[in-house]
Amino acid sequence: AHGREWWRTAVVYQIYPRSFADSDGDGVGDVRGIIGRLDYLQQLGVDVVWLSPIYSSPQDDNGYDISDYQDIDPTFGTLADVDELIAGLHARGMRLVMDLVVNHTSDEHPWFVESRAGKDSPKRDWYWWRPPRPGTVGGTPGAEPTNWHSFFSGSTWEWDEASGEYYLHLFSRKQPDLNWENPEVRHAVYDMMRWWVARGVDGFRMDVINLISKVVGEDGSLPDGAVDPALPAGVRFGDGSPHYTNGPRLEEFLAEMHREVLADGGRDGDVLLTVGEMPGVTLELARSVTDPASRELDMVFTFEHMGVDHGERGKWQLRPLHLPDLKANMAAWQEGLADAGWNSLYWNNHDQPRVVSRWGDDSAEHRVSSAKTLGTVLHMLRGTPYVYQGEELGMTNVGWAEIEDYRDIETLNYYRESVSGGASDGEVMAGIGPVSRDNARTPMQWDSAPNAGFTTGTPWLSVNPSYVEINAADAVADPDSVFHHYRRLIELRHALDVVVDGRFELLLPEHEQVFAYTRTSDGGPTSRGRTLLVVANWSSEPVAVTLPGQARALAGELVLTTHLDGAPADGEAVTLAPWESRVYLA
Ligand code: ISL
Repeated sequence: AHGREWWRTAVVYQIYPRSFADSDGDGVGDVRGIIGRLDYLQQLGVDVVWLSPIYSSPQDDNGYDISDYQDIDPTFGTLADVDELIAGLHARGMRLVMDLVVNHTSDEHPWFVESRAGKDSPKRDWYWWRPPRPGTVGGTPGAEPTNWHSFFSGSTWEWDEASGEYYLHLFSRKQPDLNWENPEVRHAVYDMMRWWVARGVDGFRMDVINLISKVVGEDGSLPDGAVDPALPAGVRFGDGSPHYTNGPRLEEFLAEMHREVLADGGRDGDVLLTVGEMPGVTLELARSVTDPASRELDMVFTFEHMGVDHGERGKWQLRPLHLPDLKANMAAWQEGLADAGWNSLYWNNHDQPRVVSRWGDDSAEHRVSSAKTLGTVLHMLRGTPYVYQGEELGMTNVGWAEIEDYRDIETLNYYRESVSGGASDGEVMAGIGPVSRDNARTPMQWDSAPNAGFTTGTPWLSVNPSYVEINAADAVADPDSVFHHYRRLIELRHALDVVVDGRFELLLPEHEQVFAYTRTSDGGPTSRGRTLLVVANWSSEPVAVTLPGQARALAGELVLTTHLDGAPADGEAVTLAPWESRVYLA
């Protein structure tokens, strides 16, 4: 599928290299490990691989802290390995999308080292340096230039004793924010991107790209945020997010990046795939950014549907899902980006818990069916689906009860901040278990050999003991597995125009167990109009349901089902087993 906007028919597979496949026994996955698994990806049928960062990095945030954008961390391999990976993917008709992390660098990046050298450094203004709050002593609590709370706990400001100023870091103190107001910064980023395009990459996933434009006053001031009463007792930071999310110059910067880097395309002038990760993006902004007429990005990752089960204290307090909330949100984005713009579709990534544990049923009885049904509901929507490594096996949360088992900086910092604020270990761990990012980061489960066949050494993060039951070798050998269901879903997208283009309509919005929708194409001069009907039992109880007006679709061809022994539909009525889902084509 070469040619214009090939990404509209594509399915993307995300690899978290550290946890995918270890070729040299050091316990950390690497590029050569990925090269050894390309046939597996080809068998699944995905079109694109998105690699989480493999660049030189102190690994404070597993590579999202980059110290050299144009080299590979020795932990993962060499540039020559990456060239071989690109060639291996292209030879199999697949493409490579790299992670672009340019809201911040590592504090060990030469740009920051130079910036930090002193107030007169030519790169001082490449980052956000500010003096202590007036009337305070720098480095003491409360002297920070603003009261903003970091994504990774604590203040967003780190004191630099030598120069008597603070620098801004929305994430860890080892991830200082770049100052995109400075055109030198932007052009350094564009140069680096062009270098990767010339090397043969096919696109970019842009880390927290909607945080690059900060709201800054004429005098250079940054405002305080409102204090969030839901924070753990003892923590008194404000919410700075309105001052750095979806900022005033975001679209200007994205359009400039498009002109400077993306407009000419990549290999053989083929268009590139761009997807911007945007926590806090609104539907309205997403429509503007992804409208092809804007010439900014192809699609964004929204976080709205990932927030429908968050409690008062946000992600650390997950609640049971209320299905109508999720359906309403998905429908709003399907409809909102129908005429202009494009959706990305995802349930999982390296920051989210495993969806089969979160919204499915990971018991032995229902794990396979629920994993398949969650996949069906997502993949038949309009947009570009993303599969996160192991999702195609129905991998589950590990949910360790002891903080010692975790490695993720967000989890560890949250634990420390909460416990020092007076919360008990039990209370904090009850929040962490179901949602920690490490649930997604346990090693890929290849087979039932020790350490799941991920490594011959000691894995950097323990494997999930479930690998004996859940692994790729068994799944590939079993035609009824989650793997083969995902393979068929991907095949359907490639085979049917209606999956790519059809108009979306949600059915039964208030139903608490059933997720049902249609996709309709009007048909052109050479093809007849078609309706695709998806009906899914999103629960562990059987359900009987009537779908008004859907008798014709229900009499159509059953192109995919989770249960080969399902009861045939009767007019508009259909009865579904627990986690049974069906796709009809009429
Ligand atoms: O994990 C999260 C979702 O609850 C967020 O706090 C997350 O950090 C945010 O979505 C941004 O994520 C991206 O940038 C981070 C990096 O740690 C994440 O892995 C990355 O996906 C900083 O680069």
